[in-house]
Amino acid sequence: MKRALALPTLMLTFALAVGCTSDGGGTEIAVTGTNKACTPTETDLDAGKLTFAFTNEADDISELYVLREDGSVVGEVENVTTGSKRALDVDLVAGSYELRCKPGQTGEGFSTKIEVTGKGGTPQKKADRTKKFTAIDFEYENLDLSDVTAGETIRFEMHNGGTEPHEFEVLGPDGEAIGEVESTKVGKDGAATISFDETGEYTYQCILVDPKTDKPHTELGMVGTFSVADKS
Ligand SMILES: [Cu+2]
Repeated sequence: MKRALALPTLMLTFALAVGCTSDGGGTEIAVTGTNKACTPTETDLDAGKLTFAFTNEADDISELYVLREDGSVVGEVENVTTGSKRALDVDLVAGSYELRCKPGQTGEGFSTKIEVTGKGGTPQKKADRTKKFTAIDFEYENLDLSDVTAGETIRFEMHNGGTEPHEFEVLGPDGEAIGEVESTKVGKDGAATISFDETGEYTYQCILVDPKTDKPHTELGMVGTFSVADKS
């Protein structure tokens, strides 16, 4: 994705995030992303806090996802430049998951399955309510985020009523992604359950690139901010 203007700020955020992982993270597993593979050093892991230390060895900027079996996103790090390293902290309960590296940050990317066993981990919070909306070219229809309060967990159900794939990514007040409805094909539905743990200014966006103009959808209108306040 091409958020060129925001890059210095993002890089600073990343540097800080990497520095923090030593105290917040868990068992570290190295993951190497190349032009055609996404390879962890281990695929059988113990439930609980895990830190995937992602090194991007692809020729293009990349991202790493941890996905559940149903395709929903547990966590992601993005904008990992060639040759650099980022840490992705997750807290997994037993189950099957997928690590997905996406060089170029578009398309299907490359995946490796991982199996998590044991009793640890924190299950995903149950959604307090659901918001349904439609993505079109290039906006989100019927998406009202004005009433989101801190402490809530919301399930987002997105229908793609446009003519290109769309996604719905939410960034927290620190600019880090906290969840996303992954790239969803034309006419299809996607969903994500996202927790809003803190107050502040959040961002939502679709960073897919429009093939006609070569512009990210953010530049064509698929971006916005919303405030999350304490429940009154
Ligand atoms: Cu879009």
